[in-house]
Amino acid sequence: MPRRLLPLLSLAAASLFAAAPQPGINLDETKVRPYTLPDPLVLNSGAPVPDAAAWRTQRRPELLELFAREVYGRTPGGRPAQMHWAVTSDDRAALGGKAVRKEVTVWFTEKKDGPKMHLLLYQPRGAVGRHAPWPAFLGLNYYGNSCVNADPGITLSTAWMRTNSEFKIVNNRATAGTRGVHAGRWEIENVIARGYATVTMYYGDLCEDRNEGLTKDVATLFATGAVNARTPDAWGAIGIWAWGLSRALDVLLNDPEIDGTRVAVHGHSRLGKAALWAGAQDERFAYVISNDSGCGGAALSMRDFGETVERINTSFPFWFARNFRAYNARESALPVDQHELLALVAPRPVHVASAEGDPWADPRGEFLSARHAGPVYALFGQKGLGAAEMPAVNQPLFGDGVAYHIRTGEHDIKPYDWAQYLNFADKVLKR
Ligand code: GTR
Repeated sequence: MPRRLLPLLSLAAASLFAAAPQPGINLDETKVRPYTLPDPLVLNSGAPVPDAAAWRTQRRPELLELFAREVYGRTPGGRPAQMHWAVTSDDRAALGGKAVRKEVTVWFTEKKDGPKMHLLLYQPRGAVGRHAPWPAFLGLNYYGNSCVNADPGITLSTAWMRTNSEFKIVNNRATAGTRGVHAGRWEIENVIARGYATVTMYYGDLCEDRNEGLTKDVATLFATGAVNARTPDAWGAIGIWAWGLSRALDVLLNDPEIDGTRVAVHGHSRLGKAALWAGAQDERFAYVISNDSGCGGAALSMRDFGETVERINTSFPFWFARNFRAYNARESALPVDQHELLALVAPRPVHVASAEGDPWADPRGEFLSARHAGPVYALFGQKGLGAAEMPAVNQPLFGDGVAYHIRTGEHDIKPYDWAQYLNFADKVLKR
């Protein structure tokens, strides 16, 4: 297949990270093998993409098709005709009077005992010289809505979750001790004080994070099959989580207190992969944020550093399409790489964040991906990241359409990350 290729040399910088060796996993920058990224601006036919119109009508659909077929699996449908929702609680003086807290249950079929998800929304109450309808951050959470804040008014999830003594998940269920365990990852008071709403739901409402998830909950709406019995291009958990983010946006677009045209979708790690896939497919998301999403997220797959395609497909056989397994130890055969996923967000802003102590997610590969999305932003008259070199730690790079930062510390969402997302949001979502 003739196509123009972008040669990239491996960077001979000394390894940034010291980590215990693992078979098949490279964590030494000096050992990264040379690789050649596919050019987002060349059609499958080999013809160049001359302008934004050709990108939109030809190349963007081609790339969406390739990511669906070869990586994440196909999204089998949009909003179900019978989907409906109801506000189940509404506290106008939550968080010490600073916020409005709403809970909304969304049923995907007419049946109340069928697949459903529970949204938690906080929006500012008065304050900050901004006003409703509020721009919003939307993201999935790991341990049920009550993990995002100690607010006792949040309904405790009754859904299955992986038992975890640190977070007081007992017998696969959240407990009172789970309240607020991830408050530091959500910074709700800070987000509200900055004039944004924040919206979340438990990812396990959509698809449990295990093989069985593919035959329960949302998966039953489309009957796409069990982990190893799916058609090779059927979706996996990441596709289902991304679908759920779009369904939450459907609801927000109908909430008069939220500005559905200014919703940022964000996620950390596996949920960052889901946020990117949601933002790539659904152009209604106004700003797309990847926090330490790594392999299958923002990091380049062809750059062999950190987690590999083989490793992720082995550890999590239900996350991606079965077709993705064909690229185990064959990343160079992929018809796409993750810079093209970021490019699918263009011309909407995309923000990629890494952590210095997170070599598994390949911070440099995440940076390079953000950088190489640039030519697509250029088609829309935007400069992209505007820097060829990776910025220093804690020196955020806010480009034109593309932002990147790497902070000190480990694989996590820290107040520093939120500070960058809010600052960039102030630029790109402000009215
Ligand atoms: C790891 C996985 C990563 C990332 C991470 C997470 O085990 O290898 O790709 O998704 O989990 O979600 O925290």
